[in-house]
Amino acid sequence: MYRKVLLLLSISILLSCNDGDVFVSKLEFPETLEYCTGSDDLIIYTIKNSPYESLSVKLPLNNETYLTTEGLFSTSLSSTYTFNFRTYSGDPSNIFCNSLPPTTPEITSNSEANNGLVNFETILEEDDNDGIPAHLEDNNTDGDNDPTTDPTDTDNDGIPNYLDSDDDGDNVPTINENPDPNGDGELSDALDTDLDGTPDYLDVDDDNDGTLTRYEDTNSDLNPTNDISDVIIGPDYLNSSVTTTTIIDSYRDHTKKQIYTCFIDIENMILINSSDDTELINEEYSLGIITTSISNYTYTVDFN
Ligand SMILES: [Ca+2]
Ligand SMILES: [Ca+2]
Ligand SMILES: [Ca+2]
Ligand SMILES: [Ca+2]
Repeated sequence: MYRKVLLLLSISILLSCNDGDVFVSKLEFPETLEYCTGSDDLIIYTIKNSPYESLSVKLPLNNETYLTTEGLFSTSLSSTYTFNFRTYSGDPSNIFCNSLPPTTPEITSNSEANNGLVNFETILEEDDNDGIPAHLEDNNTDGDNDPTTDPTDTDNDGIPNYLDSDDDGDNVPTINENPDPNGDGELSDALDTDLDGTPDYLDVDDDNDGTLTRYEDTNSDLNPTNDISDVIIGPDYLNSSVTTTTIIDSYRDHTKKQIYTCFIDIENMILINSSDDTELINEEYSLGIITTSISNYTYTVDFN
């Protein structure tokens, strides 16, 4: 239910005037929010140019962590941390995130709420970005076509294949083991150097010379691709006539892409127009979404 409310693209707000008139005003703004951080505050805003209007909320700076932390969080509005609906004489694009706000455009009206609750709901989606679609990284032993349930973990490192950037744990990242040379999202052409029926990205001994790929790492830098005895043939882990063995029982750092989507709404607020004291009242208003993408999140994986 909470999500449904948040996803509404436009929200109607009951506008209740002092004289008792009640009518509906639509506040329709872009769903994608912007934000800026200052020395003390986090300012989240959205603007539009037809007419020139903005919605903004000022919050304590530590609220910024909610944007990249999974879960539900709430913070209260106050006389210091307010929600504002403003109209302008011109384009307000440069109003925000500016230590010295420009003198124009003028703010032609300002409505402010200093009570109510700002709610954050942040979800995280991750991808190993290894060139293989997630649904092809699961043996689907449970038959539900969902790689996240009963997931396959080829190297038993605790990272399921659909999130593992090195599926066979040989310290050559899957994307560098050519799982899909023609890039068509179908893996029948996956490189199988030793033609043993196991594609390189799932093969712990890629050249089938009896020495694990992970151990064909003479300089011990957790990267077998730069240990090359014969430049014509290439790395030793793909050269079956080279079996120099260096015991390496640890994994290179893994990487993944993270996308945090934070839905922000405001509940139980009363917006008061500073010039005529009209009140905009609403129970729950979907302010919008902030998306934060981390393309190369790096993390360590313990060797089992
Ligand atoms: Ca794994
Ligand atoms: Ca993978
Ligand atoms: Ca391999
Ligand atoms: Ca070799």
